[in-house]
Amino acid sequence: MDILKTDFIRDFIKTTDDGYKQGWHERNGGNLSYRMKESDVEAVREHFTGDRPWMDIGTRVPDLAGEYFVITGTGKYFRNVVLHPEANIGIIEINAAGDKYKVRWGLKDGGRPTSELPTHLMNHEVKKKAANGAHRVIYHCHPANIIALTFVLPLSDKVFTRELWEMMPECPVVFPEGIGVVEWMVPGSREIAVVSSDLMKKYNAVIWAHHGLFCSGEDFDTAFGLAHTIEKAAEILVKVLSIRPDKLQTITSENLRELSKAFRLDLPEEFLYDK
Ligand code: 2HA
Ligand code: ZN
Repeated sequence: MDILKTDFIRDFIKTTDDGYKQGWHERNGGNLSYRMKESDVEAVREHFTGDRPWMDIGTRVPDLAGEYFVITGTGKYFRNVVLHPEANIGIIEINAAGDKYKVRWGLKDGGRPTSELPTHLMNHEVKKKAANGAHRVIYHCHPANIIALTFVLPLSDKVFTRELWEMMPECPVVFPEGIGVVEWMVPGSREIAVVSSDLMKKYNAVIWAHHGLFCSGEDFDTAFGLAHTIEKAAEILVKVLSIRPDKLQTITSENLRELSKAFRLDLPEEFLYDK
């Protein structure tokens, strides 16, 4: 089967293009990964190469041993994925010990997976367990409004969750578990991967201060839609704070409790504090 005609590769490419068009992927910014189903692997196995060497992941993900991922390449531009998929994305296999990967397709001419490979794989490992294997997509982008807010709001899960929830009722419906925040750390490091994946046990979205956003989802639509919802709320909040720093009225904790009941959201009490 033509690998570029499979649904999972088409959806992968569409997501990179959608993100680029949102303005979230300047130059080589952002990265995307998809944990393949067995049926995906079997559908395209005939195109796999055995020529590429095993390389260190930079961390250990034993629960992902033997799994295959579609992933964007380091230094590659989201803008170019739709134009030259084989040069800008690839399929990697994880070894039995969970500490090495091998490129099996794509990433032509010696390309390598994203510099954020440790965070992607550690997030996948957490989500595979937490969501009973349902989550398959991890998406990292650089949306301007959410990044801007990390300069003016306290870097706490409680503050970001509550401020974004207040911007539109869609927010508590789309991310009722809240949103995690990581203070500034060196990108690409094992340390930021450890902190982020720990937050992914509780949340589906994690903000990296002064850098960007990571989202997890069952499929491309839910992961991308989560980022889109969060960035829309952040844009509204930036506008509100720019017009006047003190809101005249808002969605209150009481309103959120009503919403929680009506939509059976089970919103955690920790985010329903009085302000
Ligand atoms: O350049 O977004 O976090 C890719 C990135 C690194
Ligand atoms: Zn980034």
